Amino acid sequence: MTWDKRFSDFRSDTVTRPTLPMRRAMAEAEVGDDVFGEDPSVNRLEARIAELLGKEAAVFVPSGSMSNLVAVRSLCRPGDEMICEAESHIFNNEQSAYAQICGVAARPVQGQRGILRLEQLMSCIRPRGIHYARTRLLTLENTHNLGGGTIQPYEEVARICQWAHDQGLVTHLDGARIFNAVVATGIPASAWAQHFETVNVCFSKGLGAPVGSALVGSKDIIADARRHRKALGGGMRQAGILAAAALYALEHHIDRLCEDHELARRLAEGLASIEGLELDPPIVETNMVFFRVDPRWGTASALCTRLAEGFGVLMNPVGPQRVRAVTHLDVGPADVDRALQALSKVMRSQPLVPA
Ligand code: TLP
Repeated sequence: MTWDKRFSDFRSDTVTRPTLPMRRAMAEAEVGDDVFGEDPSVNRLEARIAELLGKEAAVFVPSGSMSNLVAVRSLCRPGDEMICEAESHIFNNEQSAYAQICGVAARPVQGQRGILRLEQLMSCIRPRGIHYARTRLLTLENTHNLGGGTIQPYEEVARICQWAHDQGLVTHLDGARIFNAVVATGIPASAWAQHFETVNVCFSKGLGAPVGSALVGSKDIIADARRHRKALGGGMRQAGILAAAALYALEHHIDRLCEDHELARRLAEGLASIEGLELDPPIVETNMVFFRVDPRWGTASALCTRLAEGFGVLMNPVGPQRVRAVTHLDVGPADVDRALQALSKVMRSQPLVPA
């Protein structure tokens, strides 16, 4: 590998660079014009991801954000309302594109570590009437990013989606990291997906591909999503080069996600014993480690700056006192050791005084 090891980069699992065998698969990819439906590699990828998720069809899109957006666009009309978790990516991190572009309102509900319970949702459906938005869509996120890389409890997902469907709603899963949940629980992707009309899957996170996501669902919904992708400028041409990387990732990088989870646990255990740091949430379920910095030491962003400048360890401040560290293909045990040493040195470098 030739990437720059001056840095141990825990900012996100999006930072991975394609491995040599993945690059080879990309170089050798058969391609065609995908807007004409003629790229064999894209067609193979769409068929494969649809099959893995037990759905009829899939459309390859440039990003998870576009995948979520074309899902909302395909499932809702302007004036509809979408129920979502208050810390979810679709609600917080996609510029409210559901509103900007789809004319859809959001009804956020605060979960616990990103996890919603059915009882919280029951009062969220608006009455029918001329005064109200039409409650139309329920979205969940699995694994839940800001919740801590947490896994939605499977039985609760089934209960929530059954209830939503009984109420005449449709459901979308932001499964950017669904394969992390699959590997951690042993529950197949198709079992998770069966409860949703559409699922977004990202290839460019833990799976290690450079670009791309897919939206999966029924033939009709995906045909519609394909039209919306084009309107948003997401119709790509010889995209088989990218699809080949995603196909490679599906074949070679799913099972290894457990290594990322193991490494995240190692990082978390080390962190928990450093004075002034506290895990939040306290249990690491997949590849994300969130922790809080004691305000008597300073802020999360001051800590991340010191880690980067002094030790080449990159982490992300995600709140005044909260930091996120993510494990992935391009970090190994030596990076975790380096991060723990750096953290303990930085934390010891100044006393915990009242802020
Ligand atoms: N998440 C990124 C940042 O945008 C925060 C990250 O580093 O984790 N759904 C979920 C759950 C995500 O975490 C992300 C990206 C997306 C959707 C959007 O994917 P992209 O970045 O491909 O648009």
